[in-house]
Amino acid sequence: MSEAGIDAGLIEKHNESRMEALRRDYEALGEQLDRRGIAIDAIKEKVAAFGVAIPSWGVGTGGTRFARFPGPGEPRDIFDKLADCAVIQSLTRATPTVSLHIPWDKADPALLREAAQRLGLGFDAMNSNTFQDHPGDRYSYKFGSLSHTDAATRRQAIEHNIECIEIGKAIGSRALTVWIGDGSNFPGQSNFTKAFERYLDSMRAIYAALPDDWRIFTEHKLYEPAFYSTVVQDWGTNYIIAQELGPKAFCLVDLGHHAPTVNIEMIVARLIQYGKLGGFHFNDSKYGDDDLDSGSIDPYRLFLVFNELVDAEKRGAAGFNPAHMLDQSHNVTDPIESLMVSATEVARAYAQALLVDRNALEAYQESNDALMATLTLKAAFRTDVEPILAMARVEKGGAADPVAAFRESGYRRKVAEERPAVAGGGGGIV
Ligand SMILES: [Mn+2]
Repeated sequence: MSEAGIDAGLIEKHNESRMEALRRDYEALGEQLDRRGIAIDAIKEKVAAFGVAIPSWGVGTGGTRFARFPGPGEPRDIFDKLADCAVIQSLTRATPTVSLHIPWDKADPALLREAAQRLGLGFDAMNSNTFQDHPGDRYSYKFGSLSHTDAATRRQAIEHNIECIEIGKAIGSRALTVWIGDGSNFPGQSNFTKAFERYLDSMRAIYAALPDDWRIFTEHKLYEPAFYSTVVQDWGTNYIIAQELGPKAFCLVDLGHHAPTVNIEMIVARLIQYGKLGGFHFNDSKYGDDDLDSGSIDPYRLFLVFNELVDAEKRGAAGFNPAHMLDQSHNVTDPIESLMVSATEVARAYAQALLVDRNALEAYQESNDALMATLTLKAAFRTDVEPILAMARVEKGGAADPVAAFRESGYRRKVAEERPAVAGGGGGIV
């Protein structure tokens, strides 16, 4: 095992026995797609260029509001987390960047940069945290942060976000994601209008500290930890924020932060249309903000989101450049395995969406042929694109079957010996 992830020799050996079958599957799929007027290599190139960021907090077990059950070899600090992220990248070749969370990942920026360089990783958006109290903080966020009634508490939250920007500048990040838990638990507890005004004022102060080549992403979430009202509760409020702040402000869509029946792909389309889609936190949910693995509950919804993204990509929608990030909480699986599977599921949805016959779809839409329009989407979704994903991975030096290769490597057993079991560690629900 090399320091920068999994030994290349191990991956090569793993792939050797699988290559013949993979070549045949890729060829068969290529023939099928050729009949549909699609060049398989062009799809593979797009998939190979696609990446999704790993959240640093995702490589540890997250836990729920009720409990956390740590697994063996949990990362002890950000440097262990980066080592785990490098394993995910070496096996999948689809996760070149890591999204840091401050203060959980706070460390000397020079050391962070050096570690990332050594491991072949980059840094995606920085994430601030004013949804819990931190040691050394003078003021508590019990009753809110950026929208708090007390100006000094708001100032502390603003300064924390500016510190996140400063750390990000030092390590080569270009974006800040802001999610707050501010809200209320009782009708009457909070004045909706005043709270949102205070939030906007605080965000304007953070926005003013943003470098010219940075973007700021605001993330909405309908409820939790506030259970009656939440200050940034839905995409409408989120859009208002992005409009109020200015051209560097964009909306971040976390798939789990919507009510169960909400049409998320339509929200995505609206934000694209008005140039305010900043990016995603990919995960899946059944009931609420479950933070389940991407594509584990409703892979068709993930495909429909990517259908909108590919549509925007193909028509060259103005300002379209969404950041792709995972945001999951792993409670019963090995976090490295879950993140590898999720990165693959996100790439799978992208590959399937690339197969949609868009000319046919448009013609069916124009002629109001609802049945054929929906079957056009289904034809792409039903296509097993696994050979494309695997071939893209293997050609970039990754594993044909990342989970099998990870288990063969014995990585978890080895780090369990090096990393004594810890009870705490940053993790959880973002
Ligand atoms: Mn999120």
